[in-house]
Amino acid sequence: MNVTPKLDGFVFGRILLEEPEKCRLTVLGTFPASFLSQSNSGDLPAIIRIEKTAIPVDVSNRIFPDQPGAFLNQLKCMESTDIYMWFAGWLASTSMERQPQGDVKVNIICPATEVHIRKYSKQNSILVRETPDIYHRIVQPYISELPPERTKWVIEILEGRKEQSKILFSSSDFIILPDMKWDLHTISSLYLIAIVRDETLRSLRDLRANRHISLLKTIRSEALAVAQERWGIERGGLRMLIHYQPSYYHFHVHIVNSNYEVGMSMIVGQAHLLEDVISLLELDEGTPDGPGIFERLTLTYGLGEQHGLYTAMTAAQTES
Ligand code: M7G
Repeated sequence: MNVTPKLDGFVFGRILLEEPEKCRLTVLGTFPASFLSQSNSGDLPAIIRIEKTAIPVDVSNRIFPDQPGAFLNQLKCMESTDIYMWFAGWLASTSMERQPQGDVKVNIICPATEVHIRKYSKQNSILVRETPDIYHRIVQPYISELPPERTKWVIEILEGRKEQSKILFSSSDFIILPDMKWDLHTISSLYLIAIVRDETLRSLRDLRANRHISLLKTIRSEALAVAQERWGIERGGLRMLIHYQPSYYHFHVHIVNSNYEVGMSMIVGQAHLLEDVISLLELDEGTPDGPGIFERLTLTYGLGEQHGLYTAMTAAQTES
């Protein structure tokens, strides 16, 4: 992907989501095809999500600097994969040295798919119950029909084509690297991700005691070792989570500073503590072959009305 250091050519369309409490704004617009060095004509839909990075304590005496008229004075590409790019942005050229993590973080998805536009749009959620039967009839077919492009970014990383300089741990089973949500500087908002190499492991529902307890325990211990070595974070200083439903059905674990609470990422129902998942799997240890605990559980979670499963899942609720 050709990464531009500027947002030249972006045409604003509409605001998808305003989250002032999170210092975040998500807009939809277009870039000309030349943004991706494509020769075909026509505009490409693009989501731009701008969010403020955490304010370091040492700026408290200069929290309101004089700012020039331009909102973003400088942009530095942090990384890019597939259709995703993320930047550190500075409001004034002088702040680049003062605040190496940037005044803001800018995430771009381009070309954005309809699924992305729906994911980032304002929407109401309802709680749904997913019984094992509903999983087999509705969710499993939905997951298996997802286009492989959805997780192309994961493959690019696992195959060594992207973000290689950021890898913190790598083995034949999984890798650990910074999540694109993290600004790479602010330890209080530390956010890493462990991605397993096994593509057949799509979600929490696929975990089995005989195959995955040791994998999950190793992820836990290696994440702690990395966080301790690099940032001096002690045992108990990390919250490790698995999302259900995730956005990307290639199994991964979110590794977050325990003191950092990022709304949707940690909402009850969607976020499952790695510790609890290991403990549940251990209940199955030594039992004869049969459906695993994550095949037997009913899971309850919030589903946004723009989610691809919303219609089928709401209909299934009235049946059960
Ligand atoms: P999820 O639980 O599938 O969905 O987590 P969520 O986005 O609704 O939480 C996927 C995680 O992967 C999120 O924490 C994303 O920030 C992170 N992520 C997504 N992409 C496209 C990338 C990427 O290209 N690089 C890295 N390092 N992280 C990513």
